[in-house]
Amino acid sequence: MSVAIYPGSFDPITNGHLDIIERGSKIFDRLIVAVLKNPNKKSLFTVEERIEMIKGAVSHLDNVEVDHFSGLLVDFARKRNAKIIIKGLRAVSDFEYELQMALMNKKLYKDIETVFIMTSTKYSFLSSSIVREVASFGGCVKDLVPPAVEEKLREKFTRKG
Ligand code: COD
Repeated sequence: MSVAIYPGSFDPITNGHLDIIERGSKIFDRLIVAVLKNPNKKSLFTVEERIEMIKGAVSHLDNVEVDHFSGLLVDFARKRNAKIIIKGLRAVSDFEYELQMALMNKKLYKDIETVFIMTSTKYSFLSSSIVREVASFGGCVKDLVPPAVEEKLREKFTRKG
């Protein structure tokens, strides 16, 4: 059985992430969306909130589960018996960073392979950070994130403002 991990910060999940998850779930038997829990990085949403939003967005996909990890991704991969890491690529700038990580992950765990899935053109400009910025100034993020995430962003920034 092929088990793949799709790791990320997902702060919050966007339709670009969801597109990669849906396409990845058709290629591999099981796909684990792994949310990084990094106490040193300031995030808008807590890990629990991020997981809840992802679970809601992937509930239609039977072979997808959501988990979290801290520390090295390869240690999590070993623990979950996964030998494939999925990454999304939007631009050459993504590639440079992702290549470095893929090579380091391979050095740390020789059995791991990183598989890159190209972004869909309509999401090629999309990132969690741009969504956070637009939402923070009251801009419309409909069509960029799942409806429940749009709602959560509205709540977050209404409460803050
Ligand atoms: N279209 C396609 N792909 C996209 C889009 C889009 N619109 N938006 C994002 N993606 C892809 C990203 O390229 C990435 O592959 C993935 O989705 C997740 O994106 P983010 O922004 O939520 O997550 P990142 O990039 O912050 O995640 C970084 C990791 C958590 C994967 C990384 O820091 C990590 O593995 N950390 C663990 C520590 C470790 O093992 N370090 C050593 C590695 S060398």
